[in-house]
Amino acid sequence: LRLPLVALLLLVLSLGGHAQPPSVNNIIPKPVWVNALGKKPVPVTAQTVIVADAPFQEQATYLQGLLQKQLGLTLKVVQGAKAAGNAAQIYLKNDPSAAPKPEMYVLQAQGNQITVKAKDVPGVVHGLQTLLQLLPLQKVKTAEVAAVEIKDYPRFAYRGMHLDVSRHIFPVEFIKKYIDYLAFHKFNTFHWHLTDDQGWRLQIDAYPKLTSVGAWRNSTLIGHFKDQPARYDSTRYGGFYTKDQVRDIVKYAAVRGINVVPEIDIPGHSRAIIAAYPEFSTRPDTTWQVANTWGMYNRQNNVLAPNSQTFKFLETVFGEVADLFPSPYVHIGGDECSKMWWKADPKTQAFMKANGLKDEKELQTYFITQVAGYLAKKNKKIIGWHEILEGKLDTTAIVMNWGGAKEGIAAAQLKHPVIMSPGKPLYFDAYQSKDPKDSLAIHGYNPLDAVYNFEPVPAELKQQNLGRYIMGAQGNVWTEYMGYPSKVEYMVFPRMTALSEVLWTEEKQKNLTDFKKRLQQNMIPRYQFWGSGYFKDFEKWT
Ligand code: TNX
Repeated sequence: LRLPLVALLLLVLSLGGHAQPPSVNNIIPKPVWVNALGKKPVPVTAQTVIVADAPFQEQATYLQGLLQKQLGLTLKVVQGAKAAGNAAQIYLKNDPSAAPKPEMYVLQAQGNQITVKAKDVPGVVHGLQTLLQLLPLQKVKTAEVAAVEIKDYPRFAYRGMHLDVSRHIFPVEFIKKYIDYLAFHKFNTFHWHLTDDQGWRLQIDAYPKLTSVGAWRNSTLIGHFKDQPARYDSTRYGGFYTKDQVRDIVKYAAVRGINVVPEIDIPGHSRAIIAAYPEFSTRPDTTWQVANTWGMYNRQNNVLAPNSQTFKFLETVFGEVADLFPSPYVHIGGDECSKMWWKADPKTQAFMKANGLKDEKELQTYFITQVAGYLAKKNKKIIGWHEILEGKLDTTAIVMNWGGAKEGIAAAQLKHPVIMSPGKPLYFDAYQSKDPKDSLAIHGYNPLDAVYNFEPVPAELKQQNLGRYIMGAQGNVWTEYMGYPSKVEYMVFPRMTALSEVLWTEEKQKNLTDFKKRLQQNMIPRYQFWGSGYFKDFEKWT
């Protein structure tokens, strides 16, 4: 008789009366300080109100949407503590003295009140992500949050994820979903790789052919499996984002505490530009096309020529980009610029001579310096891939190293701010398994454990007391073999979850075994709840 009774009770509970509050020890990324108060849990019901101080109104609405999805409860949003009175509440409080650091939050749950204190939008957003993890992941009438106090702030100031939309473009809805993923993981930067040889993806008013011509190629990837070579057919493929779409995305990200850094990759990786405007190349006589396959295009011109038309183009394009994106930084690319076309071109050689540039590396630096100058007029700093250091640059340029750690170390020693994104282990286009049947990827094996164990500040810089030049790190998602959103999700999860803890949590607090436990208990159900693709077999391959 007892057993059916227990079963009945469990059924009633799971049908949504009530749910146990999740453990305060399962939060990802691991918070700096958690103090379980051992008191009665705090209930959250449809009667609970969300109260926000004026600067956090949009975050209150954001939280309302998140709770609606997670709990199936629609909470009312009111402005200011007075309006809420003594009602059970979740209070988003602007409180610089309680949370003095950038992006810091203090979360307190006690009695019938949950308070998230912060002094800036990212801080309050991080607090909300923690709150979501203290609430059950199911539809309920009454949810409970354990009585707790949490003080939390990030280890690194720059915590980024990148997405290449040139090799494959993704719908606006997915870009927003990706931003939601970043926000959940307490990243603060979305690096949007908008241009490359295989397609230009941003509306530019002054140069319409960038999108009418440069956004389209005549090849579509159809083979995605490791046990097959990549296969393409000759279907037209492409698209681009309008400025209105971009504004909408930038705003969406800002509400979630995420800065969007656009990348316009020059002076190499410029096939799409040259297909649209051959006059910016060293061989304007040729009918160049947007690249149909991947790889470096040494033999098929993808490098801009240094002439007055090109520099006018760059000033105009970066001007429009600077006006569109509020980000304090713009990424100017600078990677893998082949020098052979400059070497072979008499006009380029004459330009170099006239400007006192002794080799092509200096010419590359000249390009970067010009663009940095255009952007400085708009109050923006540049970020560039580490090759921008082939020549001498002023130290306001932020260096993103994609090779190994060594380029990052060299940049820090020159006193440049550095964003670490070494291919191993931060390229999430590499394989997560050794399974020969795995979905097609690049660059060999780069498992979850390697990402988790990554330390952004190399020992050499610690010894030299130069660790402060490391702004943070970033996971890169090159999409040559990611033709649709769920493939992106499959490649980033769970590795970006591991990276979030690398970037947020103090080094001495990291623990791989504990992380994997939290991953299983807290994140796997969440990937499923989000309806996301993810790599399931990480236990087997790490
Ligand atoms: C190198 S990393 C590139 C990208 C490719 C990537 C593939 C970098 C700055 N350039 O153009 O997509 O390898 O992993």
